[in-house]
Amino acid sequence: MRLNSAEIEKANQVHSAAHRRDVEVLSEQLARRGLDPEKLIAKIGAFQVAVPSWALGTGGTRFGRFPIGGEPGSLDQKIEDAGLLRALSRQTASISLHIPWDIPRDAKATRELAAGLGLKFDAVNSNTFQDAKNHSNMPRGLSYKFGSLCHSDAQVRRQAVEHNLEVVRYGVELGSEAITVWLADGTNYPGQANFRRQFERVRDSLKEIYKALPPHWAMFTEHKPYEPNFYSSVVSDWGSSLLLARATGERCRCLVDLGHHLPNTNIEQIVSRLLMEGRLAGFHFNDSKYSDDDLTTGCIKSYQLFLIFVELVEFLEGGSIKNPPLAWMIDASHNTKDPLEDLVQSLEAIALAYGQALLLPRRELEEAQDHNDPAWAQEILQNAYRTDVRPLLAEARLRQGGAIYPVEAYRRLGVRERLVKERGSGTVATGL
Ligand code: AFD
Ligand code: MN
Ligand code: MN
Repeated sequence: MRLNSAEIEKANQVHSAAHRRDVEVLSEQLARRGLDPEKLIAKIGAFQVAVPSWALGTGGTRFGRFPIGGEPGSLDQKIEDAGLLRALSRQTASISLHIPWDIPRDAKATRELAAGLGLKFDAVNSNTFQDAKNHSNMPRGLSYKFGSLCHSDAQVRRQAVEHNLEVVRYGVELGSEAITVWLADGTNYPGQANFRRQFERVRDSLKEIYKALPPHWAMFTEHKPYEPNFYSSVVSDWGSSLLLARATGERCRCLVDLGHHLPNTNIEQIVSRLLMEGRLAGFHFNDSKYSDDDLTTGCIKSYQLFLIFVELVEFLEGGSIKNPPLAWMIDASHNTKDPLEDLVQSLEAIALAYGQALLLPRRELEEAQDHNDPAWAQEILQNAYRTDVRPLLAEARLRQGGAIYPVEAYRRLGVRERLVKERGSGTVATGL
């Protein structure tokens, strides 16, 4: 199904008068601080975040998987859902596919479908974390029980390399320009494998994949310290990721998934370091209380998200940092919420943190830092963080034809009910 502009306009009518007033009041406040609301609206409106194809259906909880109804049962339907998100939010212009969950059987048709909805294809993701043994898509059928690119057996590594190359081929057909490699490789017990040799094997395998990339393509390495039943993972932290990126090549960079850190890790500092080295690839946005919970972005640590954007804005606003453009993506899982509503909430949280970080009087902050004035530095940060810029977000959406209040519009327009009617209540999306 598709949402047309007349429907969205109708849903907007209810909020229109109050929204106007909110924008006026906020604009006046911002002008007093020397900020130009028009510039902020333009920047917020231009900020686009990719949607992962695997997040459009429900994931599972310990109690099982509870499909929401009307879930996308095919790649085409996933693209349609991303189109719905785009129509409402105007904050997402691309979709990130996962192979083999989303193999495009007819790339031309898939591209056309996406283009018609205003969507492009973001980084493609390979999958060597589900065992290849009985996978029809893995011709050699060798097991990843003891890892993929790190495996002691050269044939298993070969299979994993070939899979990644196949993912690149699909990505080329769709117009993607990067591959994200996340590995579940590691050990379950101390002594099981040699840390150094495992790491060297991953490094050499990544180099092989990198060598085969089209010249304009980038490779993103995604680190993660743990998996259930793990003692160690090979690409455990940003340091390992950076070592791999450096060894692999200039266009290999480090992706930061917000859930892939040990508790209390200072993620904003990692972001600063990677930017400084020109090796930050981008983000997988989500949130977590304890580990890789893949919850809605900003639902728990929203101040951390703001602080991350404080670092990012320094780069985005054209300072002296030299880093290639960043890839922005959500990587969340929806177990008890409607995935589309949840994604809309994540998009809002990301734009909010960005908008708040844009409010910072940077020179004043630097002055406070240079004068060792932590109290004033905190005033500056808090003044930005505690400003509710949601009217600017709504205005940015509205100007592009989106919804003033996307979740409410989604419900008012009965999107899920219409999807259930169209697709049935038993469909299940591919993914975890
Ligand atoms: C898993 C990983 C990681 C990765 C995603 C897609 O934890 O976040 O990005 O799969 O490959 O959830
Ligand atoms: Mn991720
Ligand atoms: Mn994850």
